[in-house]
Amino acid sequence: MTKLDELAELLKKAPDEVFLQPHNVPDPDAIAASFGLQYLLKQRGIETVIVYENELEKANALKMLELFQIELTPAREASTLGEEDWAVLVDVQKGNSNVTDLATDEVAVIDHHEFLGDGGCAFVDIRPEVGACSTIISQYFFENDIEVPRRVATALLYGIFMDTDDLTRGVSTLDMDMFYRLYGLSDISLITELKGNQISRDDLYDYAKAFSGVEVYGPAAFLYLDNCNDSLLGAAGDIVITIAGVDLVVAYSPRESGIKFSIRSITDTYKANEVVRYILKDLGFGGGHDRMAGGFLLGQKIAEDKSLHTFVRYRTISYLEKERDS
Ligand SMILES: [Mn+2]
Repeated sequence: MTKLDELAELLKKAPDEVFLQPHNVPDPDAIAASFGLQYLLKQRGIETVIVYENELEKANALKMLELFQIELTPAREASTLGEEDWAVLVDVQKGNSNVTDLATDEVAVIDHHEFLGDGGCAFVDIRPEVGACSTIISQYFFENDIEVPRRVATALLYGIFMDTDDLTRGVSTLDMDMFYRLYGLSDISLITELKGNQISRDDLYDYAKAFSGVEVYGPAAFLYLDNCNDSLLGAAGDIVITIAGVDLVVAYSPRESGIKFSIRSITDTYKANEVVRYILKDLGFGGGHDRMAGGFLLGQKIAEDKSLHTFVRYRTISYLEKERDS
């Protein structure tokens, strides 16, 4: 019995509708994985609706919907969604800060982030060693001998591209295997088109402002963006990490209820998930992978007479010195 068999068996018992829920503000990997899973479940006679919270922020995510004819429904518009429905979490787990707990009963989870426990789900496939959730879904296709339609293959390939930063970040053998198999089935011209739609004109202004304020302290770079969305914060960090000599990026941005953090590392000396936990100790929460992590500093935790920027630098530099001396 394959993972897909198991999941289909479970979902056939659903009392009413089945929803697929990627993390809030779904990124290309979350969108592709949900789309692929929707197709797979349909082959097993299970109809699903993909629901999400918040907005699709980035130009490439919106472009994906158009190019691959993917249907995503904002949760507020899913009028039939209720307590009697089941949900499969995709590219996220219960308890993550970036997923809204909808009225549905979450019965299954497929994810590649740090394992947080099964969250009471009957079906759990969480593989932190894998670079993209799209990789896990691709494997479901191949191990069940289900043909991958061109647009699904292309979407999954793009999901792997994006989450592994063009196969340079957190890549496992399985990612490479799936990438290779999908490549021959994909329409590469669509990938090229998506690459040409990565940011919007508005983003450019925010990037320019943010980059002009980047500060470098040894291997670490600090990037502050006021008023920006989560995906832009991460994407800006991806660019700053390419600065020669910089191995660690601490990017942060204010939100209504606190400060959002996004960390990038390209060295084993400083692990992104450790860095974010160190910075936010007693003040918030954070987690993720060795190479990329995120977190949240809860509002009101820093006294008004203390500068946020000084605090972030102080904690980061303390971490660097602690690691250097250990
Ligand atoms: Mn992902």
